[in-house]
Amino acid sequence: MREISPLQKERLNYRPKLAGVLSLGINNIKLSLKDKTSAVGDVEEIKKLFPNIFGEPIARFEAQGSELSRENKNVGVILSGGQAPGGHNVIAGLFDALKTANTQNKLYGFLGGPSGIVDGKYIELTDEIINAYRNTGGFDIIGSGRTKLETQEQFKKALGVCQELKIGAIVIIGGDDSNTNACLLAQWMKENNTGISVIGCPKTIDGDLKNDQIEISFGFDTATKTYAELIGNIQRDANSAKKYWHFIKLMGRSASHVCLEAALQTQPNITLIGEEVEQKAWSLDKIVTYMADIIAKRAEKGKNYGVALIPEGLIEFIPEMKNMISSLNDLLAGLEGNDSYINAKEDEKYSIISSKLNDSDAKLFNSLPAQIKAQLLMDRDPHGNVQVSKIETEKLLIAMIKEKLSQMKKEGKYTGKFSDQAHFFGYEGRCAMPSNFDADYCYSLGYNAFALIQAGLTGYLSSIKNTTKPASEWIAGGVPLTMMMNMEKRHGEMKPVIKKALVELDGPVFAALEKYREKWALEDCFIYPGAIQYFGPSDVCDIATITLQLEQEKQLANV
Ligand code: FBP
Repeated sequence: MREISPLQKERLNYRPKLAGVLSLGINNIKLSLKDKTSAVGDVEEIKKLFPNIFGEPIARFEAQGSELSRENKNVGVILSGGQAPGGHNVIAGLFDALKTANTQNKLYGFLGGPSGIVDGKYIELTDEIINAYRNTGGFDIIGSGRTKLETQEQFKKALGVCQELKIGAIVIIGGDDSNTNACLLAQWMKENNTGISVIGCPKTIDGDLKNDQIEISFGFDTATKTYAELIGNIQRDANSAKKYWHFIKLMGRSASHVCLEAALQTQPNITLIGEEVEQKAWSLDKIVTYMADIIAKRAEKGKNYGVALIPEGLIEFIPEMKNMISSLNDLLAGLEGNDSYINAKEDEKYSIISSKLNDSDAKLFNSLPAQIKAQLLMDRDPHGNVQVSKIETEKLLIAMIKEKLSQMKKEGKYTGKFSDQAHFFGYEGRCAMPSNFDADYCYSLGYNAFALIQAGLTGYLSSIKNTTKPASEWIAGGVPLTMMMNMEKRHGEMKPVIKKALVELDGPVFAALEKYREKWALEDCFIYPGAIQYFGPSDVCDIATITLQLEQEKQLANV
């Protein structure tokens, strides 16, 4: 019996490349501080809420400097939120930097996400444990969770646990919500003079944690390559059997980056982009009409098959749905603990909800199939997000398109056959073995996080830039978390949160889709990317995502 796969065995020996100056080693770099920063929105409010960490400068590491501190420092690490390929390498990079700086340093892994630090659940990460997880996918080394850190009680408990373990710094590996946690914790630790610093690392397959300083969140590269392989396989199947329309919903809770990148890699017939739907104020019916029109045009050419990509977060971008969901969020927050609602049967719940909504929201809510109503009423996650991964938008669209096509048939506008297959790709890619890019990038992010700690910084996000170039040219540094914050409504209240980066409709990536999508709709221009390549020529194994390449080209053109 095998204990691990032959590929995993091979990958355990892969030596990730370190970014630029970091390859000189943690003891041979110096910190340089650049421009002071502000916040992306609600500046005064954010300044007031984070007085001790607001407005710090951008940090960058340079070569040949005075050494960073080598004082003994124990660190606690937390994996937070949805899994993303490369998380284990962030921990490996952190571990290697910390041990290189001082062999007495210890790394503690808090178990099950942020709750681990509050409840004092942890393990010490040793060489033996780390070595078994190098270059592997998943977060199973210590597990993950979505607990929101915000109360005084949680912070005090976390402090007690850190003091017991002589922990001087905490690294939170997470997306926008998890790094919001990191920002709140950093502020609390500083204002209470605990001497404990907090550093974040940008994780999420969704790709929506990015800005001038954070070019890409880790996991996006591997996840999109994995989805592109699966979509390519389905396209080949569609093109072989020529009898199904495949509707593929792709993860990405809010932003449509995953869908856009996967589309550029595979060239399907239809790609919906949530941000475009919002900008054009498309109704559900307009989306259905747009899709049915392409299906009918392909049918005229004898092509009763095709592939459509649908972003997971689509539903929240449709203006009428967005309004209704926002009213539902407030309503559900108000109904928390209301026994007569909680104990009501499903149908009664729908009537209670519908009676409390305004006329247009109620009309829309009542028009939806029961399954979708139930999915919309499910509990929000601890950060107040609708669990869009559980809303079967792809099936809702299929049902509505069937109705539209039969109507078109009656009117003589459609003569084809429509046979559907629904898919949802999300979990299939979140724990894939990291690509070479994610293995290198994550290892560098972790190593760099320890450099930020040794430089005495807190409330920073580990940043590695220039990532379309070889790793030797990558730039290591840090960006203050407060720079990315603004105020948003969560659980019915205004809260400070990291602003999500959505698809820019005037950017080069969306422009690439816009340029070709009409051709891709009617002709068969499918690309079949195949599996992630680890070994072989560099222009096969080390290519950046199309998103990153186009964004970087644009940025360079503007310099
Ligand atoms: P993060 O933002 O925490 O990285 O999670 C992203 C994600 O994979 C989304 O794409 C998806 O909607 C969500 O997690 C699913 O959450 P869960 O793992 O709780 O089902």
